Amino acid sequence: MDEKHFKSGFAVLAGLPNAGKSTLLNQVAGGLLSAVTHKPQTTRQNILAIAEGKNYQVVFVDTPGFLTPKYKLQQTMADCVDRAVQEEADVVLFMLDATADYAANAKLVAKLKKVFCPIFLVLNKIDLVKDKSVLKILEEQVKKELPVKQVFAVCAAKGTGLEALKNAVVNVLPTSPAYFPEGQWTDRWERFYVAEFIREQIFLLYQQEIPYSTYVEVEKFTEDLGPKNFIRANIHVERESQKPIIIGKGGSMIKKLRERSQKRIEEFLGRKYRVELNVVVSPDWRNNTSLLERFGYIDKDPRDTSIA
Ligand SMILES: Nc1nc2c(ncn2[C@@H]2O[C@H](COP(=O)(O)OP(=O)(O)OP(=O)(O)O)[C@@H](O)[C@H]2O)c(=O)[nH]1
Ligand SMILES: [Mg+2]
Repeated sequence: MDEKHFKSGFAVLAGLPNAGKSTLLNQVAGGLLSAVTHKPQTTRQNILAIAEGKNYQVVFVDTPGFLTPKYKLQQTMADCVDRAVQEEADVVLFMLDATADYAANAKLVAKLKKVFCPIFLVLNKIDLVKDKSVLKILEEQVKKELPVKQVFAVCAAKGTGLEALKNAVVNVLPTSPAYFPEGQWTDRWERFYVAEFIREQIFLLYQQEIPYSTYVEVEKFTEDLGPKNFIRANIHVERESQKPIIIGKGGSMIKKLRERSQKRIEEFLGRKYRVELNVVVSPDWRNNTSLLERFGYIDKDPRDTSIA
């Protein structure tokens, strides 16, 4: 490592729910690290992906979609965005869904006005934009409000435009030793991803309030036991009436959930697992501070590079 020329730092993705932040993170990470679904508010905590080269290490930070909190869980999500953008970022990647209404970003833009680090504007979903002049108009709108340093039009889903974005990020990072040991790709234990992927499958499988009312807690997670690898997870819901919905008629829904979760986990970890799911009612957990703490929604500082 050439320490004089080594660059390292945090590139924080910020944007409204559904902008495509987690999709972008997964592309730069080269794996499906962060849960992606068509539903807004999929991401609940900051998730890091480390991209490295000979002379750089970029820590990309995926954040929950910016929102105005209506309950305590959403407050912890908003806090994640605040912390990442205001305290951790060496560069903010302000991400817009180019097909969505820009006016909805007003509160986030107000927040970004207070940021000291460079801001890149990332216009996403350009595959859906037929009239490309829309991109120029968006760019000009944003530039009236924020000191945007560079603009990128990307399709995160296909990875288009991301190499140029990454190179530009490396260019603005400070000269600094790497934050994480070489070869480390994340700051979390596998157990965290197991819970996230079960939650992701809940978002894909269930409707209305159900995904937003669930928390997945991995109770048992065994490794390297060969065919006996085993995961037991509790799905916490808020109300007794949600339990039968999760389970479905004759257990049909939870069976589907178990099968899909197992497939997702096995693909990610590259080993076979037997997955067992239980449903637990934790009344009003989204508004219960001690449960939110127990569930880990009060996040840790990512510059503390010990594994969470
Ligand atoms: N057509 C198209 N769809 C995209 C693109 N990028 C992301 N999506 C889709 O947009 C939806 C939301 O993507 P996510 O990556 O989960 O968005 P997010 O910003 O992380 O959302 P939250 O976690 O809710 O804040 C998913 O259905 C993605 O497949 C893109 O470049 N083109
Ligand atoms: Mg997300």
